[in-house]
Amino acid sequence: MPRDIDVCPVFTPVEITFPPVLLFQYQDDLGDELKRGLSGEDALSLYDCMLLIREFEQMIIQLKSGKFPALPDYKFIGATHLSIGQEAVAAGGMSAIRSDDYITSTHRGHGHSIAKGVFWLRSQSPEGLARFIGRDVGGASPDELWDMALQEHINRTLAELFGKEEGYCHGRGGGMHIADFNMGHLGANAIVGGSYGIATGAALACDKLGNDRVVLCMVGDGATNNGIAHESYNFAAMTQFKNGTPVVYLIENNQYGMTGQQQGEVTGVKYLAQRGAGYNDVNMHAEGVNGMNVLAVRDAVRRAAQLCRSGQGPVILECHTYRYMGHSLSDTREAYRSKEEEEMWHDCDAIGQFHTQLVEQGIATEDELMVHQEQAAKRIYDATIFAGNATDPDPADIYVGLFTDTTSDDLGEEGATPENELLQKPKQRSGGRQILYRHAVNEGLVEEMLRDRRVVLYGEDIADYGGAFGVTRGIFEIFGRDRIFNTAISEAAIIGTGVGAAMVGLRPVVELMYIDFILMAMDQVGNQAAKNRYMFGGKAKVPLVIRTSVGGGKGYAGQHSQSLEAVVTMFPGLKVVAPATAYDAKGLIKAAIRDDNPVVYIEHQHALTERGEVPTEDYTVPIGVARVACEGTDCTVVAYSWLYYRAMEAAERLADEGISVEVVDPRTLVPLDVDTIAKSVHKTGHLVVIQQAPERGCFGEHIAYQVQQQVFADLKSPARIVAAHNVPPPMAAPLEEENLPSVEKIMDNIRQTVGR
Ligand SMILES: Cc1ncc(C[n+]2csc(CCOP(=O)(O)OP(=O)(O)O)c2C)c(N)n1
Ligand SMILES: [Mg+2]
Repeated sequence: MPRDIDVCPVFTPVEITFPPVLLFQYQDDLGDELKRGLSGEDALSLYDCMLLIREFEQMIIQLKSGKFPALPDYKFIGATHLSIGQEAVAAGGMSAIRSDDYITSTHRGHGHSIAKGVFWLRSQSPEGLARFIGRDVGGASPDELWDMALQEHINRTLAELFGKEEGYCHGRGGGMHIADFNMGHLGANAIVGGSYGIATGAALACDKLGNDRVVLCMVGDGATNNGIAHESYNFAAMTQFKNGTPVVYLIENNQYGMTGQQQGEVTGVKYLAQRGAGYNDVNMHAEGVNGMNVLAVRDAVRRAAQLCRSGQGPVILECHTYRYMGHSLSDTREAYRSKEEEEMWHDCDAIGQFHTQLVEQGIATEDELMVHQEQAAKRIYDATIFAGNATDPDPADIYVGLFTDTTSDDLGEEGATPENELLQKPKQRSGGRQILYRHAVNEGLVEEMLRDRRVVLYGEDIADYGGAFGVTRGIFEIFGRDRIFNTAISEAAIIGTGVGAAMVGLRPVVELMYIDFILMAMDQVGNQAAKNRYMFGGKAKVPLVIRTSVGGGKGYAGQHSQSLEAVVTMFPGLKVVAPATAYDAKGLIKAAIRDDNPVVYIEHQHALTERGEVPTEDYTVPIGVARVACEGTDCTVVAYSWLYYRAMEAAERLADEGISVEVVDPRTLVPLDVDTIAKSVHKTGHLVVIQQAPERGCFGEHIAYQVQQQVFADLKSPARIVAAHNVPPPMAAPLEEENLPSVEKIMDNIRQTVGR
C-alpha cells in the first residue's frame, strides 16, 4: 500500500524562512488578570504555593547545616538541588494545567512536586481530600480538610526526602525521584533530560487513549542539549501524528547547567526557544517567557495547554529564571558567576514582585501576607518534625516494589476490543501449523492487538514495510497507522516514549531492529524502563515490551552481530526473554504483552526462519519457566535463543557416541528458572552453558554461578561455558565461524566435560 505522500525530485531555488520566535510578550499585571476573571483567592494560591516552595527549601538548608533545633541528631543525606528563585515557574506552570494532566520533573523538582500537589488538591472535593488524607477525618469541615490534606502532601514530600516509608515513594526514590501517580506526577528524573522521552510517550498515550490530557515536561536548560531532547522534539512533531502530540516542554532556564552557561558558553544560540524552528513549520509554537513572573508563566502554559488540546502540540516554552543557590549546597557559586549578576536577579524576585502586586491590587494587606508567610513556615516546620519521626523502611523489604505480579489478563473496559470489531479481523495464518518463528511472533502480536486495544506497535520501518526481518508484515493492513507506525531512527525516543506511554495506560510493543542499537538507548532501558517502578515506591506500572533481534553469522561484523543480552539482564526491574522455538516465540510474546512489567523480548535472526508446531488455540508460555527440550543422563546443556538449535544437534550426534545429553532451554533469562536447570544437573552431574555472546561478563556466567550455588556437591566437573571469543564479532567468514560456537565445538566441550 503506497503512502499518501510522494517524495519528488524538486530542485527549484527556494529560501526557507521561519516564523518569528516571540520572547517575553506578556506585559500584563495582576490587575489585568483580575479583570479577566482570576479570583483573589486564586491569586493568593499562587503566592502561597511559591512561599511553600521557598520555605521548604530553606528548611533543607537548615537541615543540611545541622541547624534545625527540633531534630538535633538528624543527619540529612541525599541531594540538595534547590530551586529557590525559580518558584514562579513551578507555581505558574502547575496552576495552568488541569488536575488530571500529567507532569514529569527533574532533579531540581521539589517545587514542581509541591506545586502539582497544591493545585491538584485545590481541584478536589471534600470527599476527594478525605480520600487523599487516607485516615479517619472525623467531622472535619471543608477548610479543615484542605488544611489537613495540604499538610499531608508536604509531609509525604518531606518524608520522601528523608527516605521514609511515609514518603510518596516509600523512601525508594528520595527527592530526585519523587512521584505521585494519583495526582498525575509521573516522576522526577535525576538523569538530566531523562524525562523527555517519558513525557513525550505519555502524551502519545493521551492522544491514543483520547483522554484530552496534556503532559507538562519540566526540563532544565542543560537538558535541552542532551540527545534525547532532539529525539523527543522530533518524535512529538512527526507529521504523521495528525492530532499533534499534547506535550509542553517547559524549559526552566535558570541560566546554568551545573555551572555551564547556556548563553555564550555551551550553546550556539542565545535563546533555547530558537530550537523549536528545527522541528516543524510552526517552530513548535516556541516562546520565551519571563520566568520571574508567575502570571506570565501561567499565561504561557495555559495557552500552550490549549494548543495541545486543540491538536496543535507539541509546544516549547523557555522560561527565563535564576537559581539563587548553587547547583547543590556544596557549590558556593563564586567560581562562575558574579555578585552583581545575582543581585540583578534578586531585584526581580518572583515572590517579592507578586507580593507587591497583591498589596497594590488590594487582595491582601502587608500584615495579612505576613500571616501567609508564617503559615507556610509553620507547615514546613511541622512536616519536618513529621518526617524526622516517620518510619525507616525495613531492610527485609528491599525487594518490595521491584516487580508487580499483575497482568492484563483481566482486560476491563479500557482494554477489551468490541466484539463487532474483533470479528472483522483475521487472526491467524491459514495453512498448516508448522509455521515459521517470525510468523508465530506475528500471530502473537496480532492476537494481542485484537484482544486489547491498548496494544500499539512502533519502531523503525515496521509499519507498511513490515520490519527489517518481516516480523510485522501484514499488521499495518489489519490495524492501520493508528495502531502500528514507523518512527524516526531514534532508538532512545522509541524506548523512552514506550516507557511513558506504558506508565499512563497504553501497552506499547516497540521494536529495536538490532540489539546492538540498544546502546543508543541505554538510559531509557537501564535508568528509566528498569528503575521507574522501584524508584517510585512500587507505584508505576510499565507494561512495555521491547522487541529486538540478534544477528550473527552473516558477515555483518562488529555492530550488527553481537548478542547483548547481558547488557539488559544486569538491570533489576527488567524481565528478559529469549525464545528459541516458534511455539515459545508466540507464547512468550503474548505473555510479555500481558505482563505489567517491562519485558525485553529477544529474537534471533536465524531463529526467525525456523519452523515449529504452533497450535491454533490461544495459549501463553509463562515467563520464568525453563523447558527441558530433550532428556539425557550424562550432561546438562543450557542453551537459549538460536544456539538452542546447535545444542540440539550436538545432543543428537553425541547420542550416537553413547553420550546422553539433556538440553535445557531457559526461554526466560530474567527471572531465571534456576530450579529446573539445577534439577537436571543434580541428575547428570555436569553443566555446559552455550551462548553466542563473548565469554567475559556474559549471562552464561550468571547461569553457572546460580546453578553451582544450588547443586555444587552434585557437580562432577567444573561448569563450562561455550561462548564467543572476547573480540567484537569479525566480518571475515573464517573468523566469524571461529567466533560463534559451532556444533563441533559444543560437542568437544561436552566430551571434555564428561571425560570421554
Ligand atoms: C545525564 C546526566 N549528566 C550529568 C548529570 C549531572 N548533573 C546533574 S544536574 C546537572 C545540571 C543540569 O542542568 P539543567 O538541566 O539546566 O538543570 P538545573 O540543574 O539547572 O536545574 C548535571 C550536569 C546528570 N545527573 N545526568
Ligand atoms: Mg539549568
